[in-house]
Amino acid sequence: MKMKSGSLINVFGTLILLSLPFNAFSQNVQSWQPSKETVDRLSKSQPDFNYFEEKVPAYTLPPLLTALNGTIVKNASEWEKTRRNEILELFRENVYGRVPTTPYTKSYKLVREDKNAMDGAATLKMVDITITSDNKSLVIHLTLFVPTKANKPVPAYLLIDNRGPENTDPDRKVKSEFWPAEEIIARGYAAAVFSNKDVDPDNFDDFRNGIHGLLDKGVRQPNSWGTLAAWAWGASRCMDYFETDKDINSKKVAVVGHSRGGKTALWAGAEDQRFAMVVSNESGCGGAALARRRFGETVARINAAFPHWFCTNYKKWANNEKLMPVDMHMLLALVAPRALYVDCASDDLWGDPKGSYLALYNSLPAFQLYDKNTIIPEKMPPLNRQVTGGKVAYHIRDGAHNMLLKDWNWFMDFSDKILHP
Ligand code: GTR
Repeated sequence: MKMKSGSLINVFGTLILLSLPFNAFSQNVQSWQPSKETVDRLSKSQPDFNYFEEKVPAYTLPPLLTALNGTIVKNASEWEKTRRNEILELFRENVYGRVPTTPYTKSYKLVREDKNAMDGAATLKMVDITITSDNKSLVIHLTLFVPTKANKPVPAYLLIDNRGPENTDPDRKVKSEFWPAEEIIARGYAAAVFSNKDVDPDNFDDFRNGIHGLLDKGVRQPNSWGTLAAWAWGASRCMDYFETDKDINSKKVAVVGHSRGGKTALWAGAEDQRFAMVVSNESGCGGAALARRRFGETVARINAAFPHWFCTNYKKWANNEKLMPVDMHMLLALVAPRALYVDCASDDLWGDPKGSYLALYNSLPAFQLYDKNTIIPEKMPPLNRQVTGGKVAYHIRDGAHNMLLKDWNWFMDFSDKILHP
């Protein structure tokens, strides 16, 4: 095919633009918009939910930096001393619930080790984390690959797996983009995973089983922890283990989750500041998406479909988001000044990609208390283009609700600068 020199310049120009991060060039580039076909299809198949931007109700977000006594937080130390804790308490009380104070003990057992895993690229360690309380025990099975060629403790990615063992095969006979352990290892990170179901079952069992069965005492309260908080607690127990493993740099651990796991990763990062980075992949309602937009899944629907995920108080905000004392920009702000990655998928309007971007954008003032250069544009980036600003990053990938190698590569491009410089 013959090409005019003008079109060759266009091709090279486009290639150069595609290789630049979004904030490096003009904001005039077309922001992502949902396709008309997707909006039509979803609004026909789920007529009780809104998929039209023009039907998003007018809303005002609760102020991020105004403390409950009316004072405005002006610096990082005021944020840490007062406002951060107020917001954390609001989320414990109104959304995810409080972890009980029941005493427990924990122990770690290396149940399998293979120094020649992944054809010699990694050491496999399978560690049982046993939690015991009142003569009852629960085991979290942690699978961990550590790069063989590392000569010092390495940063790690911890995945909260909300799917199944077919994604996390320790023998690597079955491979899945959902947890691309080989690629994570190749980039110099340890790859760790545990199954959320080890910590708490993902069904409504009246909180009889899992860690609830072990640690809950007395009558359940409106602010007692739900299952997402239990899974987040499980991620922290893996972090406890990392602190004992000399192969891992526990100051550089990213916690990652997809969908319900993404909601969990955000709450894990809020409750446990030992996590250096949080990745919330398509976490949607009850995760990164602003509740007040009522776009796609709503608080009413998530409470009806998953009554075990949140604390009972969260039900108060069903069809009543306006009065909720928090919105999700405040949850994202709890990650500051650590690194935060939010991402979405273009067909996953149920999870409100725009509402998730706006939550990230509205969380920036907390990050800016630490670093004024934490800036991302107000407009969403185009499809498949990462936007970064200081410690925050976002992308919207083309396609369906999932977590793919493409997403992981963007996470690692970002974390290379922060966890693994
Ligand atoms: C959906 C739920 C979402 C999301 C998703 C998932 O059914 O409505 O909030 O969490 O499940 O976890 O895959």
